[in-house]
Amino acid sequence: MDGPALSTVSQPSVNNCRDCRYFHLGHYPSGLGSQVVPEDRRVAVIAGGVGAAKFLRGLLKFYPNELVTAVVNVADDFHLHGLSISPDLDTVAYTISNQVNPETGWGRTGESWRVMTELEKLGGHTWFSLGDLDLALHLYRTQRLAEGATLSDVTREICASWGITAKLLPATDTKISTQLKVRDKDWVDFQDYFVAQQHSLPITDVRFSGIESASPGPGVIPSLEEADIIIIAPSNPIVSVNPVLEISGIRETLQSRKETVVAISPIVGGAALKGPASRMLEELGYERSAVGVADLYKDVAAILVIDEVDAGLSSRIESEGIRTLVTDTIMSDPERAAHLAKATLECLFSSKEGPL
Ligand code: FO1
Repeated sequence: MDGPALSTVSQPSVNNCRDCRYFHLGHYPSGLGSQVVPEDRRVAVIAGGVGAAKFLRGLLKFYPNELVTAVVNVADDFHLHGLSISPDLDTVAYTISNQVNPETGWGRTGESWRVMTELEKLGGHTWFSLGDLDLALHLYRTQRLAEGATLSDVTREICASWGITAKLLPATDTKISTQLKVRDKDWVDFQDYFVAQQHSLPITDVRFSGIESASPGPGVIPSLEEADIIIIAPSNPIVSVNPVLEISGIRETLQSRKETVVAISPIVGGAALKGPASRMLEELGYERSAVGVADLYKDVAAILVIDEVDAGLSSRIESEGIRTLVTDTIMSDPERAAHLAKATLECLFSSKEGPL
């Protein structure tokens, strides 16, 4: 099988790779193509939940895990039943350690629901489904935070116990919370909007409370400064990526390294593969397409990866000053996610304008 088509980005060339080792055909899962990517470069990924988790699982299938750092959104984090819940960190960690529920994309595979069933009988809060196995993680995190550990410490401990060798960094250890202004109504908390209301309410604004005083988590800025490639995963640009970029120093770091940054559009054919991203774009005044995504990323990314069905948008996006790579972006299984990750790495390694 041929590798993904590199459309408007120049074809891969080994000439612009410095002294390096390469990934050849045999190092990739079958069918990943024969183009070459150095295997000694550090990769940082700005990540939200399900889309980012699938992308990371694809990347980690073939790329040296210890060279990959994910900087993960924590503005969805909240408290329920007295527990500290970090949905995006958990979704990423469960997915890359092959423990995720494949049907939902979040929570654990092989889960049981005895606690929720009992809680329902008592009339407790069951709108946010926490399985028995998942609850163990929340108990652990809550206890460690109460003992004075930071979210970064706890995340490192969880990763170590699950054998995750890629680095997972909370974007910040400071408490930040996404809130959405509902049209003609008040502000609502993110999980209330997203889960309790099934993201059905029209919104007119988004804010990240606490972000003004939030500093990047330990290792976040160094990992972005030292990365040879920074990838913005196919996550919701407004409520997953933006709360990471808005933390002091992160957007500026990406802007100063723009030629190393490639973003992947989570919008395909005008719709988000999961969640309300495309509707949110429209409600907040952006075009409901990859063009709207380009608008949000043109100051931080040199290249936007868009799906084949959106090839016709390429020239409009490029006229905004962001180059495009057209490829298959649907991550319906880990093999396809690995193809996308490989195409994403290659487009920077092969880009004439790129630094590599
Ligand atoms: N999403 C839902 O739509 N319904 C749920 O009941 C739900 C429970 C849940 C539990 C743990 C967890 O880590 C994630 C969970 N999610 C649930 C997903 C989640 O809250 C959202 O997808 C993200 O916050 C958006 O990135």
